Amino acid sequence: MTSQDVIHSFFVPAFRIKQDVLPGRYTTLWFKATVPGRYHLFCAEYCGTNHSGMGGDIVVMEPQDYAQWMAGGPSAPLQETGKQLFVQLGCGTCHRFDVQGRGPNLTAIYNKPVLLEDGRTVIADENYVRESILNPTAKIVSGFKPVMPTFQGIVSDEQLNALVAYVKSLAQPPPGTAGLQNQPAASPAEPQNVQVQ
Ligand SMILES: [Cu+2]
Repeated sequence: MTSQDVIHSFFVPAFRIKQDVLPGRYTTLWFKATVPGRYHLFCAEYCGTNHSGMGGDIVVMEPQDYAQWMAGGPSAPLQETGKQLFVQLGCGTCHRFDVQGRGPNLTAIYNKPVLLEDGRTVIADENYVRESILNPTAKIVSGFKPVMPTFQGIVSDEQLNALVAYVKSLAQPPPGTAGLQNQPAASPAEPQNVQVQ
């Protein structure tokens, strides 16, 4: 989760979970909903004039209901928007996928350790990718020059999210491979599909 303006707080009383949502940073929260239904979510941090109207519902569905809802016409996934932006902004000129370009190849870097010019190693998580787009010289990857311009003020927060989602999607293993091994076995009796409105 991230915020485009001020600090909000994502609060789902029925699930007993609450987490601050901050501008300029990603925070995460997880839950496992076990009973189908509609659960109201609130912003629990006074954030401005429309604070009281800031809310929504989490709809927990049975798998077959979820499949039906999904079939109703999904909008373009965030990573698809990010891919289009990646092309539009010319990111691929330096971040090439075929040969080594002036910037690092972004395939499968997400959530992996990256060696920096100063000898440090960092994990290429969401916050790192975000920072690298807004402030590219903050952490220079070993073997590369600080030639990338900043995209601060050029991409909106929404576009930034899309670009981060695209970089994340490049790290996903092909379907049916090792990526899902660590997930707990799902019980078919329980609803596992959740839609946030
Ligand atoms: Cu709020």
